[in-house]
Formats: sequence, structure tokens, C-alpha cells
Amino acid sequence: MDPALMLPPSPDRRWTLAKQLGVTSGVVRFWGVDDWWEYDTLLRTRNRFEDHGIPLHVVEDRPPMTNTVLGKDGRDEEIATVKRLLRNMGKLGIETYCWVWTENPVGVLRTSDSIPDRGGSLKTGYDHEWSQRADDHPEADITEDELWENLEYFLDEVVPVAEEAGVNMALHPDDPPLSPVRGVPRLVTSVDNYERILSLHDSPNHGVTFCQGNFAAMETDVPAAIKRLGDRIHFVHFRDVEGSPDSFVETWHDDGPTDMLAAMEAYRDVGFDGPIRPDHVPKMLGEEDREGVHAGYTDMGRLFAVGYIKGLLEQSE
Ligand SMILES: [Mn+2]
Repeated sequence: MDPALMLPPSPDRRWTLAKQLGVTSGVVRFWGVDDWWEYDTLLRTRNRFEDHGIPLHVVEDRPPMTNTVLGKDGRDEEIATVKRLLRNMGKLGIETYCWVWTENPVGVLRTSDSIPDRGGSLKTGYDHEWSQRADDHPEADITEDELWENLEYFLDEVVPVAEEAGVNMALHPDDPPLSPVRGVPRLVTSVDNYERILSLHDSPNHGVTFCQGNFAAMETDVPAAIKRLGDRIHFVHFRDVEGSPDSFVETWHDDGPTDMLAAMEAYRDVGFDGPIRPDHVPKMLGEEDREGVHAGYTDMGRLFAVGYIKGLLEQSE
């Protein structure tokens, strides 16, 4: 397994910290870059990572797919862009595409980014009751059956392209793993649904981003879920939560309910040998005002998390 970090597409202090930590796998999100799926943009990005000594293994971003998810006119143009992205990734040897089947703005939802924890560190959390007091999303009239149909249509179009390109698609869970949220149904919310999704278009190139905190929130046994999804896991987000899908907090890596060593051993048991990156971490001293950084992605907690991951990797060998 390669300890990884999600990084911006151009160097900044996070790239330097990643190098100092001995991170061996780059994961990119293209904050603020237009048309990033085009070949030349991806090529320069891939080479920028390479030149800094961090191989780029994962694209964790997604072209617009509103019409695709909702089954509306214009979806074929959106799908053509996803195909172009996958072909370009294949040409550049970028192995893994982390994507979601959720439409923004009902994507990752948190109701707090300031829950106090040890020493005044600040955690994020979710409370469904507060969340649901918001107005329904304007697209709330879609049904779960329609979402399944639209997903199958999408997979039948793109999975063969991923196979040809040699790219692994790795579907991230809906976060929180609940349905519906603000009136919109969601599918990627349980291990059973994952098995159904993987069988909609069965292929080794159609797999899973095992975002561990979501599985912990599903109230499933995390190592058992890793074993069920097995060799279809292509990418790991390593984190933990405490609570239920309706009400949870994101814990420090060493302070949640999941047996993290057993999880690491389960990844090894199923033969997973890809990138493993920390996901959401608490804010620490001096980071309270880092509003420009997405909640859960501040630096110091990530340093702790990478060290924790490396320790578990050694321990589980
Ligand atoms: Mn995640």
C-alpha cells in the first residue's frame, strides 16, 4: 500500500509536507482549474507531480454530471467528457479515478465543523435532524428507481472505456450514507447497495473507494465490509467516525470505535496494494481560521494521520 495525500494540482506547502512525510502516492483534486480533464492539462499535472517526486496515481474529482445523474437531456455530452477523461488518464498511466454518484450541492454534508475534542481540537460532524430542516433540493422529484436506471446507463457507457484505457473506476460512498437527503434519494449508502452497483456492470475496472468512515457510519463491521468488497477496492480513504448515519462525529484516527489495525490487516488480506490516504481530520492549534481549506483537510491532523497510517502499515506486515 502507498501512503497518499490529496493535493492541489500545483505545488504549495502541502506538496512539501507530503514529501517530508514520505508520501509515495499523489491524489489530485483540480480546485479552480477549468476543463482539467483535457489531455494537456492532465499531462502537465502528471509531470508536475512526477518532477516533484510524487507519482500521480489518482484523480479524485469529477466533470459535471448533473444531467447524467438526473437522466436529463445533455447526459450524453457529459458522459463523452468522462470517457475522454478516462482515455486521457490511460494514456498518462494515471491508474485510478475516484468519483461519486451524487449530485451537488447534496454531496458531502456536515452540520458542524467546530465540535470540541481533546485539547481544543475541532471535529466535524453531522446531525440529520438539523440538516433536514433545510429546504428540499430543487431536484427532489427524482425517484430511487430512476437513479438506479441512470446509473446503469452511465456504467454501460463508461466501464468498457475504463477497461480499454486500463483505468480503475473507484466509486466513493455518498456521505453521509443516508437516503433521502433533502428530498433526494441516494444509492451509495450500504454494502448491499455496493454489491448491487458492482453487479450492474461487472468488471474489475468498476470498483470502490473504500471511504472507511462512511462504512463505519453504516454500522457495518469495517473489516468484514472490506472482505466483502475484496479485490474491487481500488482506493482507500482512511478515517473513522463515531455514531450512526443520522448523527455522527469524525474522530481522531486513534480515538474512534473501529479497530484500525484489523482494518489494515483486512486490506492486506484482500490483496489491496493501492493508495491509502487520510480523509477528514480535526483542526489543531493555529488552524482555526484556515477557512480557505476545506473542513477536514487542514495540515497538522493530516501529518498525524499519515504517521498513524505508516505505523499501522508496519505493524500489519
Ligand atoms: Mn472520503
